[in-house]
Amino acid sequence: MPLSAEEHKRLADKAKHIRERIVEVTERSGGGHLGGSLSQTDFLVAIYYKYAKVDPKNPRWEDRDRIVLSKGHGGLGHATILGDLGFFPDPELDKFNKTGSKFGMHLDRMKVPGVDASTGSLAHGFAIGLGMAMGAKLAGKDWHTYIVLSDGECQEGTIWEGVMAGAMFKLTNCTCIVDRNRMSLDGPTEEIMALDPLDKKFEAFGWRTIVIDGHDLNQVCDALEAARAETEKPVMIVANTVKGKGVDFMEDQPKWHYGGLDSEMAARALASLRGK
Ligand SMILES: Cc1ncc(C[n+]2csc(CCOP(=O)(O)OP(=O)(O)O)c2C)c(N)n1
Repeated sequence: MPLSAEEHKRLADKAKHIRERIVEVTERSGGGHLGGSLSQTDFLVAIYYKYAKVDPKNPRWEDRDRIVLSKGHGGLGHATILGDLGFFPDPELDKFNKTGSKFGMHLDRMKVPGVDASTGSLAHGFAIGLGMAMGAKLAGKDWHTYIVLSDGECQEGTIWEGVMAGAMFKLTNCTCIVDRNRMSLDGPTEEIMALDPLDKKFEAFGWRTIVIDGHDLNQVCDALEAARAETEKPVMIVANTVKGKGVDFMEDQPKWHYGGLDSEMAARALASLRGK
């Protein structure tokens, strides 16, 4: 069902704000994983601001939903959301990746409130998240686990071990999303280690897949709700996205996987996000 106009605006405004903050924090920190932080923003905003059962005042609340950013280099975008939600004072983000601050480029669960798993070594977060889902089942708990993967990450063998385990143990209490921006660190995924047809691969391993436009909030929310309602198979949402989404000179450009912004470039990026 389409979102109401107000709900759509609430989430879209939030996603815009998060993207602007990603640019500001990058300018101050000297560098960041811009491309993948911008591509993951819309569905991460939908998860955090509409669905997830989390409490910024009690980050380790036992019955919270777990959210694992397996593509740990998206930590810049993840921290920006956690700061906005009040898991820590938002101005602390100005020290992102600075010596002595709680933020490294990949977020540490022992230092940053709201982070459920320390990730960065690609594919391991997926296994950690599946373990959390399995733990909930064994303990009879009804919290849900969300796991965000990148497509480059799906080139790791560990992912496919997890996919087999997810199907075998019928982990329907987790929702997985792959940020299918088709770009890896230094070029298109299909030129590095082809993944297509990615949805069919997950299906062949026993998962239900839902393919969406990962920037269309209606499709994102429909898919998240369908995944929660699924009782037979684990669900992988393949979210087609654009690396660097929203900043015209970064979109689809692998060189913006990681980069720094001087004040002039940051101003251009903000102008692009604001449609100027
Ligand atoms: C096990 C492992 N191998 C290599 C890397 C280095 N690395 C960091 S990001 C990345 C790929 C980036 O592309 P993708 O995963 O698709 O991320 P996105 O486009 O969503 O930013 C790689 C290979 C890593 N972090 N972990």
